[in-house]
Amino acid sequence: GNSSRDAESHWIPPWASDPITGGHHAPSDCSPGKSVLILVPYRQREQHLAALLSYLHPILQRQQLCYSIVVGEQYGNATFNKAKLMNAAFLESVRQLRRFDCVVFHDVDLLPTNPFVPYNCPAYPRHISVSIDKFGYSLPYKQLVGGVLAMPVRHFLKVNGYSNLFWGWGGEDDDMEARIRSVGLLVTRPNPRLARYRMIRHQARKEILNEVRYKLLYLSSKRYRLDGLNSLSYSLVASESRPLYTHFLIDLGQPPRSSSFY
Ligand code: NGS
Repeated sequence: GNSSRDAESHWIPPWASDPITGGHHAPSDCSPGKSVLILVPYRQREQHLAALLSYLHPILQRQQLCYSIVVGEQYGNATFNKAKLMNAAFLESVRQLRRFDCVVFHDVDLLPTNPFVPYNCPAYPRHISVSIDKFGYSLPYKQLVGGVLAMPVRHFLKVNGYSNLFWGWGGEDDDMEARIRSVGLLVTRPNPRLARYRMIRHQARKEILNEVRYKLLYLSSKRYRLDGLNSLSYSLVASESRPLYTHFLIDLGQPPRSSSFY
């Protein structure tokens, strides 16, 4: 290859038909209603992210989707708050990039292994990661919407986004499921044979205290109007268009000092 050029430019994978700078791709037939935002909440999972991007771009391009991949990274060392991070990265994407018709919230550790897994915009919320190797390729419970979840933007706005209150691992996805039910929507799922994923092994993150988790979930359907996009506060630390994705570094602040806050 041309080594002098390689040395000074970012590496462009051989399967990328164009540099897809910022993670944006628009085939010629990019029509209204079909613009997909792929949003990956992230912190300290470099290898996972590299693997996910190498799976996603070829699949999305082969499906001729009009898409942008955005990575929202939580700034600092405070407890991870995936749901709040997704809310903030969603708002920044809408503000800074363009209009999207749907958003796919995508865990960084889930690699799609069937190129026909549907990443297009659904008419209703669609839980996509139905068959994961870790769960023996069957859904662990019927209400699960965690992993990979696609939502029309109008539905994500209707449920007021995710809760901002889930500091630590567990439950924020169940809260979203309750929100979806509260506004009278149903969750759809693709054919499990298409929606197959491999979960990359990793160290577990700090969990939310069980009592806090279930206290929050008990009130999901009452709380959703007040806790979500309309109560979100954060600050954008940095934003950058990188070769394969747009990066937002976001400061979510600190969790409350004691669980008695709830
Ligand atoms: C449930 C969690 C969900 C989680 C799901 C699968 O117990 O947030 O397990 O987790 N709910 C609560 O904690 C209330 S997984 O095995 O994929 O890591 O998504």
